[in-house]
Amino acid sequence: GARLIFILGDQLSPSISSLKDASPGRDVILLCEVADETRYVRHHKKKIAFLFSAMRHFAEEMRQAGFQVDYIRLDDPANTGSFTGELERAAARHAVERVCVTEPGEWRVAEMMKGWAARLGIPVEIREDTRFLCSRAAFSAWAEGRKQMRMEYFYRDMRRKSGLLMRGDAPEGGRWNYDADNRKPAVPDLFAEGHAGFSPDATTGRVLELVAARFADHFGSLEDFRFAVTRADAEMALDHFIEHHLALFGDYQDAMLSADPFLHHSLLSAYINVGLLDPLVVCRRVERAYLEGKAPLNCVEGFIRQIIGWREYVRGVYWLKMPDYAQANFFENDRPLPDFYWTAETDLNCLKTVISETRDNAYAHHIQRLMITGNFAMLAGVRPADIHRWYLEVYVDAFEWVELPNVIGMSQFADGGFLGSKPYAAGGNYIGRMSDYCETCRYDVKKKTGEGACPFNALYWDFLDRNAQRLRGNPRLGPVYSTWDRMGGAQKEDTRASAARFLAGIDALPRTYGQ
Ligand code: FAD
Ligand code: DLZ
Ligand code: SF4
Repeated sequence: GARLIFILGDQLSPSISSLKDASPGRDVILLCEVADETRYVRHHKKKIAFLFSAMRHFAEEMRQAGFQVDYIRLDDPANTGSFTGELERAAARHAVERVCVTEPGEWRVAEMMKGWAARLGIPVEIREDTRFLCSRAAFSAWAEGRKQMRMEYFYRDMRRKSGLLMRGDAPEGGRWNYDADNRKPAVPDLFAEGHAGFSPDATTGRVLELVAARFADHFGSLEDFRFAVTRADAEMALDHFIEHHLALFGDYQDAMLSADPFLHHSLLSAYINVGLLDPLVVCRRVERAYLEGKAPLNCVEGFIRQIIGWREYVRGVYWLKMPDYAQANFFENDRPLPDFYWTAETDLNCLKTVISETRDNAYAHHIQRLMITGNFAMLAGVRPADIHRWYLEVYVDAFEWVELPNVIGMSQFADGGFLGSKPYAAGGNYIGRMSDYCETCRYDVKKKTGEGACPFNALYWDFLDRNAQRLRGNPRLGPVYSTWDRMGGAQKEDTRASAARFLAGIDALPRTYGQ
């Protein structure tokens, strides 16, 4: 009998499992823009525009393929504002016998789906999301009995499973991981090739107007919208990345430059996450570039590891640990998120730069997220739930299954070391080495305490001191605690006082946004 195939906003792939045996003459495809999804956190304006435009283009693509597509716009007067409400209305409109949907990316929506069959009175088939190499069940089996999990071993399994960069049973080049060759600081290069950008078409133009009118109070700028919103354009972005950036991806993966928010990163995460690009197809294309001699192994291996390693791994951890994971707070932090995360009004130049770029582009690259905004929040003792919500709101690629483990586990160490082995904490030294932010900052990155000293320096030691009971036992932190122990009493007191003064200053700032 006829089926209603419900496609969520991050399921925009013709090969999605819910469409697998779909029949254009018989089945109806439903997509809906709903207020609940735009408001459960107040997403960046560009993120909403990207999603709506990509959804509208996908609907058109499916119509071209012969399907009957029912598309509900946000401003449709009858729109109930929720997935459940829209599914119910559509099921009544189309006299279908059953509903078919692919499992959602978020726990919140999975809970919602559990009630659908009873509510509608017809069968609701929820299919596995086969866009991932490792199913939720396979990950649970792998994780079974492990107290701590390490990405590296999981990644090797995914290499074997996919056959990517494998010579029989051995890794290409003889090593699994070439990270030791990566991580160089960058220098500004006026002649570097830019990234692919796409001018808004008429559909995107209408969406931009809708978002400007409806979401004026959300964070972020709508200016200069350049995202791909179709599969064809996303593929062009992939080609452009492989052609112009892949060969330098690894070398400068951890570098940060004021003049260049993107460096040699791919900017493909949002396209992969919503289904415009298939992660395995992306990896095979990148592997081919290596086999054709267009990019070195350290770059290609590093890139593929991010996708079949980290991306799959964090998804596994998310489903293994939800819903409790969202509440994790290992350090028992209680500081609200400082207001400058919303306004970019701070004289710490590194934070100001990354937050301004985030506001303008709905994007920051990995090391900016991890070592600037993430590191600062952890050192300052910000509530993990606050900083989690911020990341979920501000990045175009943010969906909870990938955002939450990266924030709670990798960046805040709020899970106490389940996902990663040590906190990514760093003082100004690291930021000074990997970026040019300090060169134009009003603080002195070399100065440890007192007037004009880089606040990251005292915060770093104060964080370790404050959490000594929780962290001292960590073997990877042994050398750092030895350094702290060797400092004289006066120097320790100076450090604590500097950090306290700085934190009192943040606490005194007014809070105007995002409460
Ligand atoms: P590139 O540097 O070009 O990397 C290539 C691809 O690898 C990315 O497109 C992405 O698909 C994948 N990838 C790389 N690192 C990770 C990772 N740690 N986890 C999962 N996939 C990864 N990524 C998201 O997709 N959504 C998020 O909401 C998100 N939140 C993050 C929050 C924090 C605090 C941190 C530290 C990282 C977060 N990441 C998130 C991971 C990573 O920062 C982004 O995937 C990356 O910056 C996207 O830019 P890119 O496409 O240019 O990546
Ligand atoms: C993020 C988002 C937003 C802002 N709006 C919609 C929407 O209107 N309709 C829709 O189908 N999906 C939207 N999404 C993506 C969903 O939140 C996402 O599919 C779920 O969180 C599951 O990952
Ligand atoms: Fe950031 Fe400190 Fe460098 Fe200023 S000096 S940019 S605050 S690390």
